[in-house]
Amino acid sequence: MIRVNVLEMDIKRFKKLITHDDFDGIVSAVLLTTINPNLEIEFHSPDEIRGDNKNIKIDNETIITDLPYDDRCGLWFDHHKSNKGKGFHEIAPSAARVIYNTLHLRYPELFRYEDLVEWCDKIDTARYSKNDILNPEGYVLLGFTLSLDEDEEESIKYRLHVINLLRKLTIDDILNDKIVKSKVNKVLENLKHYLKVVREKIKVYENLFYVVDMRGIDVDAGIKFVAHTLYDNEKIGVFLKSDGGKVKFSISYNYLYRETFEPVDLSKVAKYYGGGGHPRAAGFTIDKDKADSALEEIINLLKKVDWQPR
Ligand SMILES: [Mn+2]
Repeated sequence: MIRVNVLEMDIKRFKKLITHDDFDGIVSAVLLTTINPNLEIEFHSPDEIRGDNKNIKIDNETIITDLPYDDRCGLWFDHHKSNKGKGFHEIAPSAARVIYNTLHLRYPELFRYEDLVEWCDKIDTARYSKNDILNPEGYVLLGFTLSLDEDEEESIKYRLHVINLLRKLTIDDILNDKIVKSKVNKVLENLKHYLKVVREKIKVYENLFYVVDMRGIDVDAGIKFVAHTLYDNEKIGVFLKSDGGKVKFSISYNYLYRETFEPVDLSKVAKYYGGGGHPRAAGFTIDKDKADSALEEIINLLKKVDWQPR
């Protein structure tokens, strides 16, 4: 890895920020736009950067955060084990943490986000308690509003709105914002609904893992946490969801499985299918007609995992 000299680095020279559309991507944007308010923000998923991305405009004046590396960019911050590139890459709980650690001495205006970055670490690594899921509040609740499935235009508008709020207001005031409030209500409605859906759609491989096949059903990422909460003896959850002509797989350790022993690195499993992520949470997108065989392979792999720590 080639290290850029932090003291010579000028965040203000950049024009564009490409960031992940999750909470970590948004907090990353809060930090960088506090230093450089003129950054134009663009949201992408890891798959969009990893795949054929020639139509995404990236150049030397572009910063990429919390996403795979693209060698056209001028600066890169990331914390995903499966991603490699030139820039600031650490195995940290969040990309926002990497940005904060790298830049807060050069740009002391970041100090006021210490708390926010702490919460971002917790949210990006899903260090939730059962109560965080079933009775979410504060930053955790705000984080869940970003998992709502919405059309692209609405989703971008909302994310830019949240970035603005996080730069100016306390979390209590943010949750009282009219737009945020309406999203919060939706999150809480979904939660009730998912408690039912999960029980209908889950296949449990006792004490090992479970599969929640949501192909053809309209749900958002919140369903994963509900499933983990209800099936806390199982260590890994596999989730399938339709995504246009494709199927999105997410595989994650149950956030209630707190052992440091990880017999299977899920980022490697995802990478095998063209995706990526973290050892404890990863994902990939695959053609519809290949999903069944991928699922079967993953089930067979997970059945063979040796859960005895050595
Ligand atoms: Mn992240």
